[in-house]
Amino acid sequence: EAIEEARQLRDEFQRFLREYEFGMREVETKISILRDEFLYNHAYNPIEHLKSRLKSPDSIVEKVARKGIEPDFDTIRREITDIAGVRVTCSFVTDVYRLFDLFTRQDDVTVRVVKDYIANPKPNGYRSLHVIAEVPVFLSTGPVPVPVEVQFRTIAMDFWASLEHKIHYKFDGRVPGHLVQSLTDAADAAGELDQRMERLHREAHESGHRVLEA
Ligand code: 0O2
Repeated sequence: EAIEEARQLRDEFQRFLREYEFGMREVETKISILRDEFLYNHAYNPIEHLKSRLKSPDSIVEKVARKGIEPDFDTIRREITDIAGVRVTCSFVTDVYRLFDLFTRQDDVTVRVVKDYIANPKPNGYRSLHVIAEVPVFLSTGPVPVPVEVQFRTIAMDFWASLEHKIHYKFDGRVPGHLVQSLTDAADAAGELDQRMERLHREAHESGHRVLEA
């Protein structure tokens, strides 16, 4: 009987996760349509990488314990909003905001929370634009709203975040002071690089126009 109960719980958990996987696919499709349309209209691809991930059962359990919430599906649904994650990496900061606007303005996308760590970087220097967006997934039983965490960032921000993430894990969260400082300096340098690349891109674009007009 205990085995039967465990099986049921496993099936329920798999069904629970599947909704997030579908929500994630909805968002991926929306973003890739925007990318392809942009490519057709402007012969220019604003997205460098598009990556999705579903939180593993282990990290969901770990987060439930860390937040001290009730381990039932309804509470998890309400409290943990990053089970489905999509990361959109762009070349330039203007593309980050442009894609964010085009995505969040869609009729069937409901914005729950926006965290603009580009305008307000975290104390360690972390930059990215986060949104918890709810999208409807149409199941045989009817539509269900699914929250998906979408992170929009530039290549420079992504480069920094992946190194910081590795260092964080390597030291199990207790990163030595001098490394913390170097990381924050590197984040500022990445921010400056983004500004320079953006300027260069704009200048190239403008002189391209002048050449065409001459
Ligand atoms: P993973 O492995 O990417 O899933 P919460 O989500 O409630 O724990 P918070 O602070 O409300 O925390 O969410 P926030 O600030 O929107 O950030 C959540 C995600 O952003 C993280 O997910 C990371 O992906 C990324 N992130 C935030 N801060 C940092 C940072 O300082 N360095 C790096 N490298 N990434 C960061 P997870 O679940 O931590 O990780």
